[in-house]
Amino acid sequence: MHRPHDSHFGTTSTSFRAPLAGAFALALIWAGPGRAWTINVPADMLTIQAAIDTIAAGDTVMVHPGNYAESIDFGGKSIVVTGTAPDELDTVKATVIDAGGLATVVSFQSGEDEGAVLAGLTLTGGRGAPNGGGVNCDGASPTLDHCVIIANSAAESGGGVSGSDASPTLSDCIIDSNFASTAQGGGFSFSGSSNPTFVRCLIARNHAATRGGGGACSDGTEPSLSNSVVFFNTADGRGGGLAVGGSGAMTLTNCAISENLAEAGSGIDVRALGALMIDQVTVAGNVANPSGGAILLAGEGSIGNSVLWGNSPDEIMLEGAGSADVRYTDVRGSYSGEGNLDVDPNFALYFQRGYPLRAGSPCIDAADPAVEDGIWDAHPSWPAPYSNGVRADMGAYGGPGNADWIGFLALLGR
Ligand SMILES: [Ca+2]
Repeated sequence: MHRPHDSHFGTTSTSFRAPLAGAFALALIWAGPGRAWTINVPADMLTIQAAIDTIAAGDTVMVHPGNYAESIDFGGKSIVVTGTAPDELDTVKATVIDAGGLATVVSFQSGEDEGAVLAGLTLTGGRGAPNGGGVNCDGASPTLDHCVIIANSAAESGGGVSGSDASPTLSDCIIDSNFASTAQGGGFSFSGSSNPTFVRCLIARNHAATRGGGGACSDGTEPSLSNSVVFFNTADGRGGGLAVGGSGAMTLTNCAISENLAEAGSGIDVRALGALMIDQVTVAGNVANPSGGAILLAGEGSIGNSVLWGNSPDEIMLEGAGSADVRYTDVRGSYSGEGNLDVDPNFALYFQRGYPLRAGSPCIDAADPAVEDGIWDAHPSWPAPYSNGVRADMGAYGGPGNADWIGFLALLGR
């Protein structure tokens, strides 16, 4: 069940570029004693790696739009490697590092911390051997911001991103159409002692040969996702969207999990001894075939202030010693617990936009009464026609984190 990669942008030039001799170019841009350096690629140096090799902590590599046929390694440096306009998606998609199917696109394997920053770049054509086609973090915890990680693959796990003993932070990133050839985590996969953080990320159209189309975490890892959308991912095994391994734990806040496909646990699969904590999450339109469970729990699940509706064939499936504590959540077919509903949430079916509630939805102002929305109809950012009180709404767009969607949802569907 391999979903072909989408080609959202051209990768027209694949020529390798040789680095300039550095001294002459650097003399032009050195700002003086104690000041940070910025190297412009390709104006000052022709390859990103040559620029990285030249600079030191605190310096910046500024990558201008173009197609760079290389793979890069931060080499343990706390530096910034950035496109020219990380906030502009069209510029990010026009600033491409293409590894040509030869290697991982960007490697962090020398203890990099959050001071190692990759921003505003598109990473494609990566091939992880065995893991991490787009990005591989081995004992490193860098920062990725406004990157597009698209059409990469791994021989084993983590087609888009992988990590071992790694706790990177990814914010405003798109992880799209990546592929784990023989194992798990089409979008991302982590192992060892890893606590990766995903904020405002879109994880879409990834595929895994075994489990966790969007992402899988193996034993001991504890990823957290907030204000993120996980949709259209597929797994040949369990966990179409996300998967949690034994002794692992995953925390989801203000996320939408939709239209993922797997043989069971189509949205999220939690193995025995694993734990899932979700709050303000919408799970809808996922399809498990042949068995069930948009959320399949062989471990523990804590589900609050959420909407589980319209998944096929059912919403929550328990297996073995699995358990679910469900509160203030709208569950199709009903589920016992304080404040739960079983009523059509009246979704607005914006394609690829994560099932927001339509005006008048019974899930508005129906979450835990002790919880307030970050923004509601008294806030200048709230669209005037939609009546919505301060009490939190159920689902991905309610609760204290609902304001953090502003500016991100516009990216979806592009
Ligand atoms: Ca409300």
